[in-house]
Amino acid sequence: MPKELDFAHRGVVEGYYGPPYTQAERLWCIDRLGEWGMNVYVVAPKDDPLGRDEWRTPYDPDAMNDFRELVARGVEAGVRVGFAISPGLSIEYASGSDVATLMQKLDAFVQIGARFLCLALDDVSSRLAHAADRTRYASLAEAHVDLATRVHAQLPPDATLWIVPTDYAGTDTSAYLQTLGAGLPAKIEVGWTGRSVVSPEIRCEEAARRAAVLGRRLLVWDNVPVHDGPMRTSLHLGPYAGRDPDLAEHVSGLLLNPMELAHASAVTLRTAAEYMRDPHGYQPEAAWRRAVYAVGAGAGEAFELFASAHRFSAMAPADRDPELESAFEAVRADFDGQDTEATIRALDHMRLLVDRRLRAADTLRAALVDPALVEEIEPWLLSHAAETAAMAGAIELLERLATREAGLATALAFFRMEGRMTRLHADRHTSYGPRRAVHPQLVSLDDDEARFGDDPVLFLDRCLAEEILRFAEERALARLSGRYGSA
Ligand code: LTM
Repeated sequence: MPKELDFAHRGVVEGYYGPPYTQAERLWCIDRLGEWGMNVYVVAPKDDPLGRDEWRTPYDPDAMNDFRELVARGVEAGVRVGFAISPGLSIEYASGSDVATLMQKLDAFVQIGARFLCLALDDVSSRLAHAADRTRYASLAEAHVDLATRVHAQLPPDATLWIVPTDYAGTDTSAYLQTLGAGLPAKIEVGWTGRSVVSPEIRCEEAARRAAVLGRRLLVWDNVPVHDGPMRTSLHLGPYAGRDPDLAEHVSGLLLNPMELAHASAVTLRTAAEYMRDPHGYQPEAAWRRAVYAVGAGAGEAFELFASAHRFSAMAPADRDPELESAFEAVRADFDGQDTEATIRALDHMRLLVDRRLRAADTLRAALVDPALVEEIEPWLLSHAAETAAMAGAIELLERLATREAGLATALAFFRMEGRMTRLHADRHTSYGPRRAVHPQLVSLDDDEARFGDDPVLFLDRCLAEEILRFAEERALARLSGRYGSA
């Protein structure tokens, strides 16, 4: 039997919109990747001006010294540290001076030992902007093939060049992709984010279609667990999931785009490392528990409860704390029936779960071994504590309604619950699922063809805590206005 193909490239592309990681965070990530058996870290932050808007300006000696330190740490950790330049917003491909400037910028990385370079040509217009380019090239794709071929020829033979094309998402072919497939030297790696920008799944047949057009295995830029732009209010702490085990047939590797929160991203990244090590044996839930207890060292149980409330993402859009959700389902199923005892039992169970969650935020602040993690998740510790307290109020109210308590006691419980609602964090960070979230599910990045595919884009009212509160509110209003049961 032929040996199964491996993922050659396994790691991270720091490629989100938002504050780039600090030097300390990058060193921390490189060490972790090495520990988990990953082998690539690409520095590609969208909001580093010298990487994108001001790509012509060289990095100063201090910045280059920092980059040199990253490369050296990567060598110790078994991680190839790479660098991206994104000239696409302004480069004139036909200009000798622009191309020479780009070569110098990349050569500076080669000089400090980097052997992984990336031309990130994503999130730019699919049209040629300069008249000289329109004269010289028939299309943007031709210009990209020419540029990449020249850059590749200049790099040392042991260097990897990764192009993130302008058309980087979806499964349909395009003239742009066909030109790239036919023209790019075979050794150049080409990026793809899956069937959409943030792909809930990556299936073999999807990868096979794109790989066939490009004539090579793809190096996936996986937008997981990134939470930039309109996803920023959600913390993505779920396991890596939905990637087919046989992907390596069509994919040379996967580089995950993390959240701007380096330490919190470790939950998903660590599980992805397990997937890439053994895609056929990979068990997301078991890997997730291991990751949660490792990342949440010092307060593993509390971190598991907290992380359970922050698994909602494009990969898991129904996941809002499954244990609590099924306890609520039992309450909802029993509540309007005749069996008061069953309702009370279901409420008791739900109260137990909510009480455990009530203590999680304080325990995490006091006991997590990693202070950087506490700092990163603080906005969600606030929202988790506030949402949980509001749910405790809802349960108290539901208990009074279920036992047909007197009207005034019920009304007071109702006001207490509503009072807790007013303490919800105003900046809209969410726990237990979002109130509003948008996922950028484009399946084409062409100026004229850009459109959403079948993966859901807009999520409204997905917060489990809010749902529980509404349930309690409706029943309290009905009861107190005399339309529900009797006192
Ligand atoms: O995905 C790619 C190739 N580019 C950008 C990323 O920089 C950004 O972080 C993600 C998620 O919003 N979307 C993109 O389109």
